[in-house]
Amino acid sequence: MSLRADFLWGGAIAANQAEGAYQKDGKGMGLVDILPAGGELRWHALENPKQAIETTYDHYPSHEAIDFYHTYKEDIKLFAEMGFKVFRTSISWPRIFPKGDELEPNEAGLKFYDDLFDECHKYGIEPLVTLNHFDTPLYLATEYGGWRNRKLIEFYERYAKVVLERYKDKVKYWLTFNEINMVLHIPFFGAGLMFEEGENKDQIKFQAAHHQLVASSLATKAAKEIVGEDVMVGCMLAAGEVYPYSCHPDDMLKAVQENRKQYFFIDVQSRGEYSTYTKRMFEELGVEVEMEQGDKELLKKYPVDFISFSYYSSRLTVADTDRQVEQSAANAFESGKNPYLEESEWGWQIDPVGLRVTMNNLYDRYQKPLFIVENGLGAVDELEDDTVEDDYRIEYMRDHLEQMIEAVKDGVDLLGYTSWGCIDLVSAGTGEMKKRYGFIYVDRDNDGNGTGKRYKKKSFDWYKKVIESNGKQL
Ligand code: P53
Repeated sequence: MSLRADFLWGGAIAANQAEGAYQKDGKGMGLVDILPAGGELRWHALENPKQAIETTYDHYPSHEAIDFYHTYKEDIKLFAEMGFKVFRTSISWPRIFPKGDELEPNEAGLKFYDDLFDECHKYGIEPLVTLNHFDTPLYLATEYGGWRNRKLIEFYERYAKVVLERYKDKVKYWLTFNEINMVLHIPFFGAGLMFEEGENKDQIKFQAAHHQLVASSLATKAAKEIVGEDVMVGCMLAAGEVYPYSCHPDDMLKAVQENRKQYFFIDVQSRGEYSTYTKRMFEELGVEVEMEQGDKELLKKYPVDFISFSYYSSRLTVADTDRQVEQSAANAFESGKNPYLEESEWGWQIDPVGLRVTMNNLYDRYQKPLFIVENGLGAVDELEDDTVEDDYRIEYMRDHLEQMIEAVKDGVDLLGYTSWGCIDLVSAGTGEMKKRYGFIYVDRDNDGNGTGKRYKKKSFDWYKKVIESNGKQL
């Protein structure tokens, strides 16, 4: 068994990390537009968004980003040169509904994505579009409390219907929410949540999650009705199997429980219902999810067609004992340090076999096609003689693609693979430009200086051959 003949090879970006033009043509502020650059500063802001909103920072990396809003034609041309079959990007919600609660969309924003998708089709590239990738309109967070407020469902549904109607002949693959489990880890990014002193955060996070899950089903329903039955709607999980620290039974049990905190979302989106374990999980967290009549039926009736996910690393958990386990430096997901794994320059553990494990478990659980929509290595690149010798990136990707193919041989049905940040862009977690993922180097630094010029890295030609040979030539 090998990859499908129509395997969708490509790359992925997100509007908020690439487009820039943050106020152009009527765009409103998104969550990300108030965030500064730089590891600690950024992380502090993500954890204290109220304070961040009131602070004036020297530099906001999303405001210009890599200026994809203006460069998309030359960038897509480069993607086509690599042979991309698919290009994953997101629609910026605040470009379409600047504040989020308007009744009428912003035509200039809609027009931009018309042009962008047309440009993809010019080269036979299929767009794969995320409706909400960390950029809920800021106004919905400050005025409505973000996704804790059930009203967000209505605003999101209106937005989804508008873009589905507009692009129904141009886009076949849709993702409802990027990394839907992010609400538990970076609640501001995931759901525009800001907390008051003394609130039960778990309560608010899971309530917000319920609203997103309902919204996701409503978008799926709308997609079926507007685009047609053969539209492909997917969920999107920040995946990565949680390993037990040891073979101690308590560690194993803890790993099962931690994994369920990810699966919880996909259980609802794919199977159409809250799994039986959620009852006890919520009780222990003091969570009572408020549902309205019709929610359960809707979730059941409109599950997703495929399961997409990002994979950067496996994770590690240890049961409550006196054992001291060193923690990994990666900040979004708490994880112990796995002594068998190496780390990236940003402390993300590198585990290609973990991708095979994750794929097998996801497929066993849901029996629906999978799509890897993010994977890659964030690294410091040195531009020399107009190129970057990024053998480390080639090695990282080769190792992961090998394991991906093993998983397909194991019997997993896989639709495609889009590497993260196929062109360098702003890091979500740190706001840095320096943390680069691309096959294409963008001359812009952490402070926003640089010409913005594009250069092909060594991995550019490598990936081109991978695609040409449908994964045979790694
Ligand atoms: P960066 C961690 C922190 C923030 C976003 O991350 C994350 C993760 C890891 O899962 O998720 C995705 O840019 C996300 C992308 C992001 C990518 O990981 O912090 O969907 O937007 O850029 C990589 O290195």
